[in-house]
Amino acid sequence: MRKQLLLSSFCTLSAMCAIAQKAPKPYGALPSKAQLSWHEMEMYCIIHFGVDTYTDKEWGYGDEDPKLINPVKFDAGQIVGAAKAGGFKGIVVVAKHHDGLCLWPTQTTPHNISQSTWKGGKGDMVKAYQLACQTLGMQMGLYCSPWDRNSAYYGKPEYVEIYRRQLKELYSRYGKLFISWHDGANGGDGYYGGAREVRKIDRTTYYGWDSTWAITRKMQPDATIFGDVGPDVRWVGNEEGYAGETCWATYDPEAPDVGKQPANGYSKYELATEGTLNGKHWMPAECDVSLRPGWFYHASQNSQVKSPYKLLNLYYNSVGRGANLDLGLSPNPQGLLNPEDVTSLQKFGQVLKQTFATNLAAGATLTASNVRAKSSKSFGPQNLFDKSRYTYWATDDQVTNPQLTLTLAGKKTFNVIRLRENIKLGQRIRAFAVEAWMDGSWKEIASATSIGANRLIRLPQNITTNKVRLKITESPVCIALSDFGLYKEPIHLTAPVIKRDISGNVSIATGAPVSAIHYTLNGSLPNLRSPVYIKPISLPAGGLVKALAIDGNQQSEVSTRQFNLSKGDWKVIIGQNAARTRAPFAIDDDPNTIWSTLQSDTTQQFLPAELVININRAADLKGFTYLPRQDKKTAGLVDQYAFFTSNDGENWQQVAQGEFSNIKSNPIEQIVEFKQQVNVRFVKFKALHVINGNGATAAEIGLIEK
Ligand code: FUL
Repeated sequence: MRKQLLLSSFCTLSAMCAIAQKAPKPYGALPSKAQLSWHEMEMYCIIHFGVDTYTDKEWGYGDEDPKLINPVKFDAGQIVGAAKAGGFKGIVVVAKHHDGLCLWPTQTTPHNISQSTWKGGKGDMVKAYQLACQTLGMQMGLYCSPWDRNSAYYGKPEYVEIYRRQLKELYSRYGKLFISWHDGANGGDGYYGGAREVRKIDRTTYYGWDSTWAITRKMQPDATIFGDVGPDVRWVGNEEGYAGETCWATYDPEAPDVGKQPANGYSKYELATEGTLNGKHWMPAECDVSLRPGWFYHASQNSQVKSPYKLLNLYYNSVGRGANLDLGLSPNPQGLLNPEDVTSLQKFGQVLKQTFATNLAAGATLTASNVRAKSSKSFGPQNLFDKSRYTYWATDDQVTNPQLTLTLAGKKTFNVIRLRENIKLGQRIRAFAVEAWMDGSWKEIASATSIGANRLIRLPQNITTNKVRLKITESPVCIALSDFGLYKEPIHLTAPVIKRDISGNVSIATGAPVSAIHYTLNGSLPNLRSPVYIKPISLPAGGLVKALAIDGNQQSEVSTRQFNLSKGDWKVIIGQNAARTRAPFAIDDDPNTIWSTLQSDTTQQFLPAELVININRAADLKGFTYLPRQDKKTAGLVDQYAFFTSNDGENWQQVAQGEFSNIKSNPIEQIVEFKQQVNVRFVKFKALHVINGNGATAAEIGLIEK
């Protein structure tokens, strides 16, 4: 008996050895177990809810009354369920944002959910999410902001201990987490227990990240750790939801200053979009982007929920480039996602499912130019179609430019190509091309660089063919490709584009002719009974336009545009530190031109900078908008402002003052509502502080009429 056992284990061992000998040697940095599971998720959501939901801000100052929090209809199941319907595999709960209010009953600070109105202080939001995730089979992760604008201890060593205790509570009370999310933001000023001052920290040393992460590793060994510098998952470097067209899963972060150590909030984050070719660390990118313009709920953004096809675009630009998509969800003050958010998620989930339901390449006859180990089945190209990410087609060690010809089971029409590498063996391939047999010859239909965990190519048009050829054009070592797929997105009509000219005329158009465009001006969803668009609509005072294209039995998705007061008659008047020549660019309705008081050849400061606008009539105003420069540069981005109004351009009244939070990472249009409506002829925008540079910039200043 013993002998038999020994014998059989010997055989298994030698069989394993044979395969091991034949398998390609792993190349470069490799993913950990937690990272592999993270890659398999592809998409999850991050949920921002807290005092900001009630104060209409993106970053709370830290002095907010916890009593504000009263989500009377809060239903974690509705929120997690909507994410699930969208095809997302988990959620990250923002348990504490920069305002410091903990959404769980922590022992570390009184500034927590037990002081809120919700459930008489007896509730635990994080628990509620955990239970909903369990019920719905979703994974959970947590975000606990290192920057805390409430804590009196922030900036001192005591706070780091508090932060670590908070993490320990979260790690021990809410089950197994898939990610621990560590934000790099630190805006400086805050309430800090009443001190109301600026507190800067040394981002490299203050949090003692190595010791902090050791806690995560010990208490949540299956969780990945997210940050600007990973160590497991890196921030992609923008909050717009895209990774680089070339995106390596490996990344070696660099500090902005030579000779320094990079850290969260202190890295050349723009390098993260592409990563490092054959870098030392496996540190794939996460693309975080919100379903709405902001991370928190703002009623003023209800018409700006990203549509299902916008989400699909984000999917191609993130998951399709080997990164993961982390989509921001923003429950409203009642504690629910708005219906428009739920619908968009659900439709996106449907389109995704439909698109990837059938691999049109499956069942093809395969001819590979080389298969590893004398065409061993274990490495054959049939492994590309078995839906496993880890069985693969491999070539002999010296073969790095193989080809695979697929004779499809008849003529097929597709517009999406999918490739995956078996990343357990590293990221190997550096370039490839795909050809289709068309009109009697091979034509290249796509070429790209990195593959990694996932690469999607969405072709500009449908391709119909019965033969496809894959060519690996660059790889330093033999390949280990696990997936090849051809897919077809369901047919859909593109949503109409709504535009307005400077004098206030709105036009609505589609790329190709359709039978009709229907629109509404009252906020309701357009349908077949809504007015048909024939000629430009005059809308000088602004308003909400929604439009829908119809062709046969096809309906497009609804496009929505919110217009402010038209700027046709406005004039800018020179204000303090405002360069005269460029000032009109702030009111030309063109986001690509900018007003700027920056000067490169001087150390002089051009701040505060003012822009005065003569509206040329008396307008009933309820707010203003600031569109930051859209060219991805940060110089002159205003993060503290004041706003004034006047009837004569001489006597001014301040109607608003505040902070444009998170403007550096997410430079979206900022909407500020006045406490009271005003009837005025002149307004003045005053830039008090900027992210960097010696002056202020604006792509556009807008006004909201009642
Ligand atoms: C950023 C934060 O500053 C934002 O407020 C938000 O939480 C986003 C997900 O990360 O860096």
